[in-house]
Amino acid sequence: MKFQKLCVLGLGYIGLPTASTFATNGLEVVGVDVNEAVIATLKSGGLHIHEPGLRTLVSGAIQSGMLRVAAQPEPADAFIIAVPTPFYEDDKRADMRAVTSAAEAITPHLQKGNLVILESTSPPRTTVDLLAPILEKSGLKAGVDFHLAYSPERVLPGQILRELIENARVVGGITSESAQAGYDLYATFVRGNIIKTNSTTAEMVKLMENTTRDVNIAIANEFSRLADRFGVDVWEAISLANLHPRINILRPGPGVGGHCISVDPWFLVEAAPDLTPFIRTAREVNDAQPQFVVDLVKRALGSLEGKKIAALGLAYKPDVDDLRESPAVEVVHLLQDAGASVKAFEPFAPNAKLPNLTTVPALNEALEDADAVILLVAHSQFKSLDATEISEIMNGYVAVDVVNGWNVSVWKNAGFDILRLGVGG
Ligand code: SAJ
Repeated sequence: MKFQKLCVLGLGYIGLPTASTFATNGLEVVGVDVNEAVIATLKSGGLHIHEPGLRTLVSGAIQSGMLRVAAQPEPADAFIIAVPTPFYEDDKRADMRAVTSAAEAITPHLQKGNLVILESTSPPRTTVDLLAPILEKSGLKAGVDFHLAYSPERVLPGQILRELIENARVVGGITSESAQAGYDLYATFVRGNIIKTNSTTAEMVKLMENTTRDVNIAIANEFSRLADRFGVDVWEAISLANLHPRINILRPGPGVGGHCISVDPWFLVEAAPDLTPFIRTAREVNDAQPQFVVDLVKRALGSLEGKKIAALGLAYKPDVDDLRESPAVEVVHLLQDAGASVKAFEPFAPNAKLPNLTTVPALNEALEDADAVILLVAHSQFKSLDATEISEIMNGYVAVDVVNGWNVSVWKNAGFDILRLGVGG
């Protein structure tokens, strides 16, 4: 199938790179977002998200005339839905409202022979049970009059532009013709393998990938607790276990954040609670890790009441600016609940404003007068900090390293009492 015009609904971390990449590969693309501020920013040459290389890609696509942004979809050969699918905080059910309204916005423009692809991470059977019925309100039949497919994005924040092109891509059609149509569309720029399957399999593939990562991190976090109890250095133990050719234990840390790994396993738990005790437990282990970190800080300081703490890093993982669902933020909140006064410094978002949290725009401001410094995110620039310089600014000499980012002997030589996550003594 040949495509000339494409509508991409949702111009976030996935939709905007996808729309721009199609545009720079010869398709006429209309990027659609319901957020007026996003449209205004893009129209004025700005960018509302941070991703290496994205600014150049987007401005090139817009200047070439192949990418336009708009508040509403319009008739096209193909539509890609790349909107957020968060969960409801209270019962962890998938919040599918954005997918539903994106589909409703496409329906009036749908024509015979079109292709619609959902990329948003979704519970199993969403494409057939939720999406198809909405699109069929157009009077056209899914799989007969128009093609319908699910294709998960699998790109890593920080590496999106490269991975979008190079990663293998799974395209699940509700019919084999739909899968083939999806294949043809992504073949415009994807250099990795494009594998055709059915839509529910493709939905499961994505959920299984992120759930596997979550349970693997949960076991690493549980190992950190065991090591702490048994007087073992978990980082050493993991590196030794990983010498085994078929073992690859991940890294313990303050918990699991971001908008994918800490969310997606719930879609499986929600869809089949009776079949998922293990997946649920892994989620709960990771969600409890911030409290484990706070208990460690409490042990280092005796009590948290009235203590001044410098928290280094708020992002959900190293070297990104994304604070969504970040366990580091959760740790800061729990420290404050326990009576500590915390100043947090996040170099990738120095002016971030978060509820009930004091961020400072410079490292020294966080460290001044602090009784303890705690390393929550292994940003490259934190790993190379000079312990002696830091000791001169602070009031106390307690350091807590949650991510194995600091060299213990260097910090000890600088006069610090240093405690690490997962290192019992
Ligand atoms: N983390 C650990 N220990 C580790 C690895 C990660 O505690 O050993 C933590 C991170 O600090 C972070 C969280 O897990 O808080 C998630 O980070 P991540 O790098 O594992 O994943 P994301 O959310 O940035 O991106 C993931 C990727 N999925 C997988 O690696 C299986 C990406 O390919 C997906 O496209 C993305 O989720 C998504 O959109 O689903």
